[in-house]
Amino acid sequence: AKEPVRVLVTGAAGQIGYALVPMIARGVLLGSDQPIILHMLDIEPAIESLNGVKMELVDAAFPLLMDVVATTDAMVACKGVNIAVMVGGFPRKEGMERKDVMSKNVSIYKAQASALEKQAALDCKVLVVANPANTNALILKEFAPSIPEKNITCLTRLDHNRALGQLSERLKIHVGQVKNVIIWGNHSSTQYPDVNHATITPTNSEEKPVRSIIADDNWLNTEFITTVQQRGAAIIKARKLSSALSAASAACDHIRDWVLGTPKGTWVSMGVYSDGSYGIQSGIIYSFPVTCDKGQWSIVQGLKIDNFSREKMEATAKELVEEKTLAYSCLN
Ligand code: NAX
Repeated sequence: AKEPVRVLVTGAAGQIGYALVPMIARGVLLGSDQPIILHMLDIEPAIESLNGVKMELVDAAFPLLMDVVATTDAMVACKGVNIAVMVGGFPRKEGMERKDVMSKNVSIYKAQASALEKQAALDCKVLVVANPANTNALILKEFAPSIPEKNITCLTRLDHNRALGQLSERLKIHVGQVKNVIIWGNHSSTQYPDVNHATITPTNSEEKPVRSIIADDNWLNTEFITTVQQRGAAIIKARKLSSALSAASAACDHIRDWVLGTPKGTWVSMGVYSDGSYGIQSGIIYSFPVTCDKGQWSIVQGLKIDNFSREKMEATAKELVEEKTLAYSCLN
């Protein structure tokens, strides 16, 4: 039997946590033959609820779940973890200044970076879900210098999956027949969902560019983009709560593809530390199209970028540079 993998979920008592931990314990994250030890971190006011989640994990009698650690101590939570899914953070409340929210999250991510730095396995892979996801991941990278920078990522897979979902609805085909959309940039409303390289594989036919099938350029260039960008707000309006099951599922997709690899000919979107690809400045965590193999991601190179895309890719990069400046001003 395989050695168990230690998976940390921070903010585990929250709503994404509640959807995510059973997925992990069922093998959605790393496959149905991979035993898991789940580490759950939350803060003092949530401890009762966190213990309740632990009780339910026991009650679910998951065959793959070897042990559960539930704690409010980051040093305990991070001990020996191989994978860290960072969902805990300080939410923006009505009337709060952007700077105040940033400041709270900067201090949380600075502290948790140090805990991971000291306690996590050397090759620990980190996924930041909590917003502002890209900038929280950047802070984590800065304060956990011994974790390789390629191991620190943020979640834009939910946006990626939403884009696939919109195309599948529009074309009335199964979502599995659509691939290779791209989310560029920030996990915020400036993100750029790009369909220029996306393809569909109709039943009994070969792969075709989405742009050759959807004649309505206007829909692709306007409503499609804003629908994906605003989908989070639409979910809040409908559910009176933000996306949770789709976010949890996307987090599992992100880690699974990273560790086990992307299918041949398919790429996914991940927020990663920019190496200057596509002229995006280094020093920010930016969402790119990536393929994964043997536990390593690489940015898909050589895609043709038109002026429409270029402008949008730069606008979202600019927002990330501004967020970085704001985050750094909170450090002092
Ligand atoms: P909840 O408020 O339900 O849960 C957050 C949990 O984090 C709470 O239990 C809270 O006690 C805990 N927490 C707060 N500070 C902590 C700390 N210092 N250490 C450990 N735990 C801490 O929010 P939920 O709906 O679960 O969303 C979690 C985060 O995901 C939010 O920041 C949200 O904005 C972000 N999202 C990111 C998405 C993405 O695609 N990147 C999509 C979904 C989601 O909106």
